[in-house]
Amino acid sequence: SSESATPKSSRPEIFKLDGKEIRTDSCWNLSNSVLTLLERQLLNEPSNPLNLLKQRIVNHVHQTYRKPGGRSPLFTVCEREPRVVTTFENFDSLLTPADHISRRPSDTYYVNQDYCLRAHTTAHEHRLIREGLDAFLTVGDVYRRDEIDKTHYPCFHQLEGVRLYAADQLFGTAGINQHPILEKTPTERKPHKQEKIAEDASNALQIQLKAFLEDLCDAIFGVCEKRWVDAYFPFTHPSFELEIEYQGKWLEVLGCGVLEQKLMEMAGVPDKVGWAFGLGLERLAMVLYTIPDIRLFWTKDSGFLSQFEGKSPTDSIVYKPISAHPQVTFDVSFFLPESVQFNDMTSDVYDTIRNVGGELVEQVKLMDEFTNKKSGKRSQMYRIVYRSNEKSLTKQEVNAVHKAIEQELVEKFSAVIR
Ligand code: FA5
Ligand code: MG
Repeated sequence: SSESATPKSSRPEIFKLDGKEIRTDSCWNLSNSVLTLLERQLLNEPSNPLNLLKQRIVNHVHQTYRKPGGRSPLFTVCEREPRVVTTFENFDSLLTPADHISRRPSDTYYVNQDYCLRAHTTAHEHRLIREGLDAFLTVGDVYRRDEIDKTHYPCFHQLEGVRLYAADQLFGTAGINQHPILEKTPTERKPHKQEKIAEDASNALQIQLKAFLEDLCDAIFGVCEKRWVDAYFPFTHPSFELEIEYQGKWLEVLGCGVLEQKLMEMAGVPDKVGWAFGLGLERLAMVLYTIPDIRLFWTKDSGFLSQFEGKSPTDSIVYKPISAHPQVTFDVSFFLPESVQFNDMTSDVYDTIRNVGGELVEQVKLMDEFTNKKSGKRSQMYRIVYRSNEKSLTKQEVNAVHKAIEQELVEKFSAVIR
């Protein structure tokens, strides 16, 4: 894969991450670039589009699925799980065969022989189920030594959902006798069912799983083109992927399926059955906000970030591509005549700046306002970011536009430029 060309970072003796301290060995293959990605934690940045989307999904799930009585949300949200996990958690607990390609050091980041960076949020399933959770969402950044292109990046974000059912929860108390969820004697495995899960139960799980995910997509996107594709995962059967139409092509956004009963047995809940899904937050955010390239989620360019700043998860946002040319930032500060009301004018000032500056004004923001105690004069300061789609702007070019803006502010608001 592409990252095999990038140098390994020099191996520390002890690797510390998320409260774990792990002694490294010769299996260590983390690159400097992945160490940088681990530090950033996009989901902690309030205005990152991934965070807005995460909140939107969590809000939808919390509102739609409630505990009996309706007083509290059904799904527990787990978003602080340590990102370094054992190979048992990432692979074995999920029945991944010993020779599966995903275990290769060219695919997974190893800290040592027994620890790796989680390659999917599914790595937490065994433990969370064992700890007694029946319905949960796991959210976080995951790491794979994948190719980098418009829809793939070595760090991306997953939102996982798991729901388990005892017999009375799947069919209701009255239904248990007619509809046992487990076979009395295991059958052979079929395309639509496992050996130990009863046919009715397997069908009911698939219906509930697909309804959950279709409903989630409708809630996020309104009506969009989607299709189910048969898939394979070692930890689910049957398994599916959901694809959504994006820029004229089908884009895979999630994997899901009925949890393998062996996994349930290993996690200490042999009497329950369940389903799980894992979706890629970047892929969904790209569709939702029309973001053309997965690498943009990592940019620190304020032309990108400012389009999501201060937005709420339900706001509809259409991302406007940013220019490749550099930004030029100028401030304007002025005193106001006492007759002008502060709050009334800020949006008028924004409009004036945009009208005069036209296409060259990428961002405007009120940075500061105060009243001078002695003179009683009020003052405001705006920061204007200039950028052209066509060329790199010179200071002189920007200065000419900036002067014209100041002139207009003087005429319109009787502002006194400081
Ligand atoms: C998994 O990771 C499974 N753990 C999903 C799952 C969970 C299946 C529970 C069944 C039950 P997969 O490798 O296909 O599956 O990744 C899931 C989603 O993550 C993909 O559909 C895609 O949306 C996203 N994804 C995968 N690789 C990348 C990548 N390199 N960059 C960005 N998004 C990715
Ligand atoms: Mg896949």
